[in-house]
Amino acid sequence: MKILIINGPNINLTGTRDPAHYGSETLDDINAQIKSFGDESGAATVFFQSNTEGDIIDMIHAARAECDGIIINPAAYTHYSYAIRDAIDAAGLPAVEVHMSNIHAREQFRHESVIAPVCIGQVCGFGKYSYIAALYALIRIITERA
Ligand code: CA2
Repeated sequence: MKILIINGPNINLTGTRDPAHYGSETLDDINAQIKSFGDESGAATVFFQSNTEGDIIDMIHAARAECDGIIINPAAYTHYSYAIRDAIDAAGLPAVEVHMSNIHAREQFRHESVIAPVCIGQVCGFGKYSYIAALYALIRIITERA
């Protein structure tokens, strides 16, 4: 089983500022912990971060042929990117939307996700553990569907 983990714009800055929302570890630190959990659980993990909407869409298209599922933190694109939403919908892979912060406890504009309706679920508010929880659930769901 292979799971693609996508992070959107500015998440490469994680660990450099705003620890109250995003923790103090770097994205590389977090990805290493996600990879360990995947290895222990029998899932290979592939990581991609981009600050560019089109590159994220291209990666979702490529995943159709290469991956069994997607975990995506679309960052600010969560709230307005119909293009990423359409790409996930078209890919036809099980996808989980993830946020480190609790988007429902923040500014009003973060409360809406245009991506969540094409995902099987959303995990938010658990910092780096949002990714781990999403990976746990996605592995179980893919395994049960097989
Ligand atoms: O909570 C999340 O994971 C978010 O997806 C993070 C996005 C935000 O736009 C979403 O509403 C919620 C922002 C990512 C910015 O990451 C930074 C990390 C450290 C310092 C500055 C930005």
